[in-house]
Amino acid sequence: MIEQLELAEKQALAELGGVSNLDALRAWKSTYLAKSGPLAEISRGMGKLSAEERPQVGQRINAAKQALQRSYDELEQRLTSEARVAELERDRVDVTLPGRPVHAGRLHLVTQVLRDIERVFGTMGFTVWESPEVETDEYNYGLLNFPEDHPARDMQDTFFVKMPPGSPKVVLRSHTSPGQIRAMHRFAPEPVRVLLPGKCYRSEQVTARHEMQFTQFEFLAVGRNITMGDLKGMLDAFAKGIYGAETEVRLRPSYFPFTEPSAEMDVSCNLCKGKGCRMCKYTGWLEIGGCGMVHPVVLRNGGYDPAEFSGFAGGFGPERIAIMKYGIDDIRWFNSADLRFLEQF
Ligand code: FA5
Repeated sequence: MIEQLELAEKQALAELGGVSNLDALRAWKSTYLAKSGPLAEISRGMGKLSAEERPQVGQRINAAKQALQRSYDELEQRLTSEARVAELERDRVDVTLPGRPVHAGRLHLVTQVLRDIERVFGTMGFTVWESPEVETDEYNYGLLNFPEDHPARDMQDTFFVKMPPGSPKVVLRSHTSPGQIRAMHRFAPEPVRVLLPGKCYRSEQVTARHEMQFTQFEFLAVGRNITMGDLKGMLDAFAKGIYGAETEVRLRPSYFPFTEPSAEMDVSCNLCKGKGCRMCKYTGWLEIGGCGMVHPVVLRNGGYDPAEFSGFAGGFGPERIAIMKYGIDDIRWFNSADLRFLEQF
């Protein structure tokens, strides 16, 4: 029996010597250390032994079992750690390979120009305010003194929102000027100084200088003793702050229903420094927006007594300001989503 045992142990160890992976090791275990394995088989024959032989053989069997289990444990530990090392080796990340560049975004040119404008107006005490892009006809036109059938409405034709019968007319605002009324309603009868930037819409023939959706910023100052001289001085500081200290400003008479007197503001062309070039159509001047003294009717609609209060207002296009500042040839580039254009700024 002992011989049988030694043979089985020898065979098991010899086979274990040839095991080189965990699958084979597990197969070995289920052959030699299982209940149906050769050692268990030999144990079962112990019943036939005499009482003296039994403990001796029993000890020998246990020693053989322990020896096989130890060899198994050692090999299992070694193979597991080898498998782990091989796996790490396989999954190794080559940190020396060049990475993929992160594509950094940037602010849209209109946002950059608006921030510049907000900074300059901020130094003159203007607070940035927002007002709705979807407006009632009353705020977009009526309260701004546009008579019902005046041709000035045609020049600012826009998109009408379909509303249930009997509702007030609703439009996509054609300019930021309705924000004037909203700011006056909020602050009257206190003096007010606000800047209102935002998107505007017009039913427009799209050209190199006109879009259906564009941006404007409105400025409004209402107080006591505000004059056209204050408007001109403020515009002068604004133009110098945006285009540089040598920039000049001129006002040309114009017409808006909501200002009286009204003017178009021109700045000296910053490309040719006023000498005349293609950009300024050889006049030396570039127009950037309309302005004027707030009409008494509008002051009253806003909640101010025009006998006591006066004010100035204006509405300019930041796209036009950027076009002039950077020599851009077409306004359609702004909403083109073309990175070749956007990444230049
Ligand atoms: C107005 O919109 C007046 N609300 C401005 C104003 C405000 C006058 C307060 C007096 C007091 P106008 O239609 O001229 O005015 O537009 C002003 C500026 O908006 C233009 O000079 C231009 O820079 C820009 N703008 C107007 N229409 C378009 C368009 N279709 N595409 C791009 N920019 C435009």
